[in-house]
Amino acid sequence: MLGNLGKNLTNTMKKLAGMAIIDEEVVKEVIKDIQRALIQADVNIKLVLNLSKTIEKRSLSEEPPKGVTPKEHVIKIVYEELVHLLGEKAPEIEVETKPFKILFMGLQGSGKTTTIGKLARYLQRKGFNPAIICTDTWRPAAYEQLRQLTESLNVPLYGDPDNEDALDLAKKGIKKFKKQDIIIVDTAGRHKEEKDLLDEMKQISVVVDPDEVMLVIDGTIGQQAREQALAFSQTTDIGSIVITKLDGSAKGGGALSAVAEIGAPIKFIGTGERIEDLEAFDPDRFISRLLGMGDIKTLIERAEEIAEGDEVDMESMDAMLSGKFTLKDMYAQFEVMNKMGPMQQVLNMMPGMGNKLPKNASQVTEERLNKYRILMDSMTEHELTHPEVIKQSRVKRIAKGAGMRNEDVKELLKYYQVTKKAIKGFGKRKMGGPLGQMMRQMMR
Ligand SMILES: Nc1nc2c(ncn2[C@@H]2O[C@H](COP(=O)(O)OP(=O)(O)O)[C@@H](O)[C@H]2O)c(=O)[nH]1
Ligand SMILES: [Mg+2]
Repeated sequence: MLGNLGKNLTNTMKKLAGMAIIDEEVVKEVIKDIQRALIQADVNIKLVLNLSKTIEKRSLSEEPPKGVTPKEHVIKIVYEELVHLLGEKAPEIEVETKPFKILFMGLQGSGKTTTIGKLARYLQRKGFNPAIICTDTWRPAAYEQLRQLTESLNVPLYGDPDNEDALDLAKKGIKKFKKQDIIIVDTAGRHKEEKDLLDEMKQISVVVDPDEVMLVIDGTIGQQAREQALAFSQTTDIGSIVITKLDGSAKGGGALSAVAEIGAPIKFIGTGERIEDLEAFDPDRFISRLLGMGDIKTLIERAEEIAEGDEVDMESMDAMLSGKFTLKDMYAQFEVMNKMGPMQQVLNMMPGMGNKLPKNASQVTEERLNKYRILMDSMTEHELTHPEVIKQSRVKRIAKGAGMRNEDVKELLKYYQVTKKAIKGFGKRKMGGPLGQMMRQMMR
């Protein structure tokens, strides 16, 4: 994803990790590498310069917290500032009123219709019943494209290829679907003149009265995304943004960072043409992955807490290790461990850990990670952070959403339970040492 940006930044971080000492010269060199990588990805030069200044200033002036080496501290600063570049994490879709209406906007070809199909699937997996309205009267094939998409998903669709009045279509569709819990409205992205398009969007948003307007922007246009987003935001309140085509787009970094400034968060990213190629966007996780470092933020935070282990009493340590360990944490750890090499090897480094995990833990393969990812994608945020609420009916829904068996969900939950227990026990056994070591190891 994102062309060479990930590779270049990862190399920079590796180089930084390999440095014997951290001084002004090293910091400047690292910043130069980062600048080169970001500019290549079409990140706006002003943003790059601001970021460089902040990294330099923080790296040279901030005192690393106790137990964190200067090198780890600079890594953390670079990471935090890159995350900052991408803006805030968008809140999840909350269906407070029914039907919850989502209006899609964006230029023709940006990926609206494709994204709507992906989103419908995504929402279905979370247990919702979305319906779709087609108001694109410009492309003759628009209705047909949606008809095929929705048929395979079993999602109700309203549209009429013979009706050329987009507003009328929107009105009728909303009336028809008033019992549905979510309505997604697809629009045309094209007019003879840009002004006409924006006018129509304004009128449609009056008719639809959306709970959320989602703007779709093609990630391959790079930093021009900002201007486009601003033009649309003149017509109506943009609630969230989807950046598409980030698979293989060399300019994706530019698009992502450019819209972070307009005041609407990026909610999803499109990473391919298939129905499952939609990801909820989380700046933290995105940068961690881009840097090839697993869920680095969580790890850094924990390394810090653990570094302070001497001052932490047994009870609060235990609470941290057991209470905070959610399904999400588990997944993040799997990802990191996968990158570190064979799990067994990692476990062997830690006394007492090797035989505490389930027997096949060393085989947390790509394949299994993938399976777990798909299952977790079918869970709500609440289920991920409070797995104890997942009982029979939720198990069924999650399995169905993921296209798997109930047993697969149960396997994942069992695995989670055992891992949580092992980690809890491990925390009791030894406080500061090995776990802290493991965390630090992960960051290298
Ligand atoms: N590679 C890739 N192609 C995409 C993505 N999203 C959409 N597309 C493609 O972009 C083209 C235009 O998409 P469409 O949904 O019809 O755009 P619309 O005119 O805004 O409705 C289609 O060929 C899609 O397959 C994505 O995330 N990655
Ligand atoms: Mg379309």
